[in-house]
Amino acid sequence: MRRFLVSGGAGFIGSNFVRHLLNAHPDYHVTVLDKLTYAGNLDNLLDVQDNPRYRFIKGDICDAALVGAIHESPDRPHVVVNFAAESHVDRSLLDPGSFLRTDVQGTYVLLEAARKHVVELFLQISTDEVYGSILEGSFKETDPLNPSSPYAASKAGGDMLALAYHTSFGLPVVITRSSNNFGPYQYPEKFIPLFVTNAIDGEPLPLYGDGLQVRDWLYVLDNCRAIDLVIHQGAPGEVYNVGASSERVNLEVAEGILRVLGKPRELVRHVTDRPGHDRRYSLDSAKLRSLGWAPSRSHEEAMEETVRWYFDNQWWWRKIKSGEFLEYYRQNYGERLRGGQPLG
Ligand code: NAD
Ligand code: TDX
Repeated sequence: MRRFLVSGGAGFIGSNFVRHLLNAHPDYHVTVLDKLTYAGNLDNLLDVQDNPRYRFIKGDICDAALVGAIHESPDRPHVVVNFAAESHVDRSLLDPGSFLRTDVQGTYVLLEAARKHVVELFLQISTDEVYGSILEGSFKETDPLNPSSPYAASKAGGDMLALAYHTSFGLPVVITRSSNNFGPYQYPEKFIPLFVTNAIDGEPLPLYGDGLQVRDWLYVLDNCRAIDLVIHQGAPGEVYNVGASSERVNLEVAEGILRVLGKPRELVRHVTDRPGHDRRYSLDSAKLRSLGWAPSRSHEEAMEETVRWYFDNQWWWRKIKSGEFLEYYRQNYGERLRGGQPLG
């Protein structure tokens, strides 16, 4: 039995990864440690909650005593996979402090405990945003970090610390930096689930600026397969980019969603841009591909599957789009939507 500690496992990518790990490896045991912030949701893990190889602990990765106790328990982990983070760029513009706390300090607490208790592997889940924007070509793992938002800067801090723990203490750290994920169970503050769920309800789709920014879209289940591969074949101290080379302009993605749902283009509203908005992300994932990874389906297939999932699982997101979500929505979009322009 190989035991995993998956921090942030009740969030979007973490919960998909926990499901993947339990299904793909019948001899693996998973402990999820999650604070259940606004983005953490046990509904994401309903189908594994009775699995005897899974347990859930509600707690904060910044809580050194709790993290230490997990490492000292009989179920202590061989492998730590850290998904826990404040993860939304727009929220990092409203409240940078919570990002520094979880994404930097929390990563430090996990690293320190892993060093003290000697783990086989520490996998830090990172992002293409640490490289910043690139207008031509694609970032390699060796390129310098140039983060734009407090979110990206905090993630870059976590990465640097993780690599320093490898260099200074020999901790077997591996980092994956993936591009924008999409798929089931993504909190509807992010671009694709926000636009899909708004479109289902006939609400406006708030497109930032000219909508010509480019993101390199990655289906979440393909990211889970990449993380699995890196756990088994990645080399300590190495960074692996994870991108599907599926670059799309935001406006094109919005129009695709409306097409699948049979909704009018007029729902798109051009609204005030995000400050410091990165124009384009692009990853060179040759290093990962050389280990044998490739996306499992085309971008269009994965998008259709995703849109259908949100259409079929309204029980999941209707609960979320109330309370805290509405408060955030008013704060981030209220003014923007009052001044928004319909698509020309
Ligand atoms: P998410 O916001 O959906 O989930 C984050 C999870 O972490 C939530 O369950 C939340 O409750 C938990 N969490 C937050 N603070 C915590 C704390 N202090 N202690 C314990 N748990 C805490 O995020 P996501 O989209 O699933 O992203 C997961 C990871 O992948 C993050 O590290 C993010 O930076 C990275 N990433 C995300 C994307 C993407 O497109 N979503 C792309 C690249 C990298
Ligand atoms: O309402 C919106 N309107 C809009 O035009 C939102 C929420 C987004 N956008 C644009 C901004 C981006 O160009 O869509 C694009 C995608 O936005 P997000 O979903 O917020 O993602 P992004 O800022 O690219 O960051 C994401 O990818 C990297 C994740 O949120 C991060 O966690 C990950 O690290």
